[in-house]
Amino acid sequence: MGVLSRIGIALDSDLLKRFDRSMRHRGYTNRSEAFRDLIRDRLVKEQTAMPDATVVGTVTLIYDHHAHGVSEKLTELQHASHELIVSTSHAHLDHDSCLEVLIVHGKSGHVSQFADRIIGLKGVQHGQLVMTVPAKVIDEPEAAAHNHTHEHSHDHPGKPRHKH
Ligand code: NI
Repeated sequence: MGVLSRIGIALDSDLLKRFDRSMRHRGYTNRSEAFRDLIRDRLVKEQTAMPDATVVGTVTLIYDHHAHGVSEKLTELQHASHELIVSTSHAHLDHDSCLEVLIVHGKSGHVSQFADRIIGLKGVQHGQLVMTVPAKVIDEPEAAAHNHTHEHSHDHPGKPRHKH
């Protein structure tokens, strides 16, 4: 975290009134904290939108386990992408309905693709992916960037190009 900077911003008074109302409704007691959360939310969205960014998240699914083949297909898809899944939790809501929550971790692009496929399965009634990152990734983008692993090739200076 950096030092505290104080800023003044110009805002339409009607917009500010609406913001204050929404803020109180959400239980905020001061504007600064509400603004900070809004800014973080925007930065987290930008970060998690980058396909190569490492993210954590949850995939929430509602399905009827009687729907033909849905349980088997869900298991199959999860095994095929097991490297993205940290854990799963299942609740039998009633006679028919199941709630499943998967904790996922990996590159944003892979996680989104996996979530799209699983939510799009025939028999899944509703699903939602939430992606996020720890605050330090937003606070120190430089450090986070160095966590990226990427393949690269290079020439050895002064030597002819060669294969290893
Ligand atoms: Ni169930």
